[in-house]
Amino acid sequence: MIDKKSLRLYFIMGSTNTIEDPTYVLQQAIDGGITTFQYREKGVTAKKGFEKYKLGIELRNICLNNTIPFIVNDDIALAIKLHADGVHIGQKDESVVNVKERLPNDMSVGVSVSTVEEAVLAEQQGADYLGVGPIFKTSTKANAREPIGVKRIVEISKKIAIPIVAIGGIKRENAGDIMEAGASGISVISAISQAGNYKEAAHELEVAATRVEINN
Ligand code: 3NM
Repeated sequence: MIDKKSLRLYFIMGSTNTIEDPTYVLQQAIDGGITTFQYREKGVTAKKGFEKYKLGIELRNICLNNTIPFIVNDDIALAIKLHADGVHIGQKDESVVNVKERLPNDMSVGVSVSTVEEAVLAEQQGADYLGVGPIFKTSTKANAREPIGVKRIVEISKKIAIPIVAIGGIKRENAGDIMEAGASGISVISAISQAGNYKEAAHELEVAATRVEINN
């Protein structure tokens, strides 16, 4: 199961998030210090079927070689096929209970939430960790909800026991505030995948998220 420490710097990427070879970007991000990777293949030009699976195998193998947990976004069948460490689902996807039933016991389930009510429900249904967001404005996710702000992390973390990873518009400059608010980690797409130097960007985020000595 995914542990709190692995959530510290949670990098998400699919082929549409980068102009470079995603396998190169992932390896650089790992070298820079990411602690978990999520394969999220979204957008009009996203890979489908065998192509999606093929890139998934490559990214999965990089994570295995570097002992970095590998999570698949939304696609439960693909997660099982790739022997992923977990699946991440949104509010519009299948219920947590159903997803848990379909997965081997050792696979984690993460759930995206924006409100305290969603967070409490996801925990009750068996979620292993929560993605809380969007904290700030993000242009990476189509149809993202309105930003909820750092305060929501405080509110949610008071009500639940499972770890929280914050998402949406997170950068080096605001990472410390997020950790102070009670998150176990920060989750980013563009702050690494759109950076000039992926390794350096990951390293700076890792330092920013670790600077605050926390027990979250
Ligand atoms: N989920 P960036 S926001 C994938 O709020 C995703 O659940 C969100 O990208 C949520 O780090 C988001 O570039 C996009 O802002 C995060």
